[in-house]
Amino acid sequence: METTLIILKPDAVQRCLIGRIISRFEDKGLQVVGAKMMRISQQLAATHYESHKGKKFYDGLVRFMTSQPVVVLAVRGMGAIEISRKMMGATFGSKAEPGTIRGDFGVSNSFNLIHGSDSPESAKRELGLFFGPGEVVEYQRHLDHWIYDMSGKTPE
Ligand code: 3AN
Repeated sequence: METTLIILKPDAVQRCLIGRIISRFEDKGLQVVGAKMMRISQQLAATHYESHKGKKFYDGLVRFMTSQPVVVLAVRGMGAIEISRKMMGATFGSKAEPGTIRGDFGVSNSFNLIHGSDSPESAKRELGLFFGPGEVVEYQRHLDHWIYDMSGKTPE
């Protein structure tokens, strides 16, 4: 099982897409194990996006991400990181395939609605940045027996 960090960016919140985007993850069978609305500080944005520092879009990206509240989610499931990235679609709304979150809900290349961790290492780091101790909650869903085939040693 993997847990990934998802951020519903300020444009998703302002456009009242929180519910519809979360529903996509729930509909897929992924489990929301952490959720909160927050305002990202300059410091947190700088740490989160430190690999992009110096790129021409960096200042605009930090300004955007700190401009209004976001919703951060911890999303869990088998292969949750890659599945979530596929569900998000290509980075730019103009390029994202229909059927993906970015492809269905946006056209902008800067306001691209959602962030998702891109590797297990990023997920671990980013979950640690955005969620404090006890804020990611592991719990059993009764319907997991219908989401996964639980007849073997591991969920399939
Ligand atoms: P993704 O979010 O698809 O993993 P990254 O990690 O390449 O994309 O970039 C992080 C964020 O930086 C993106 N979500 C997007 O908001 C922004 N970004 C990346 N490249 C550009 C660009 N060329 N112009 C504007 N914003 C960009």
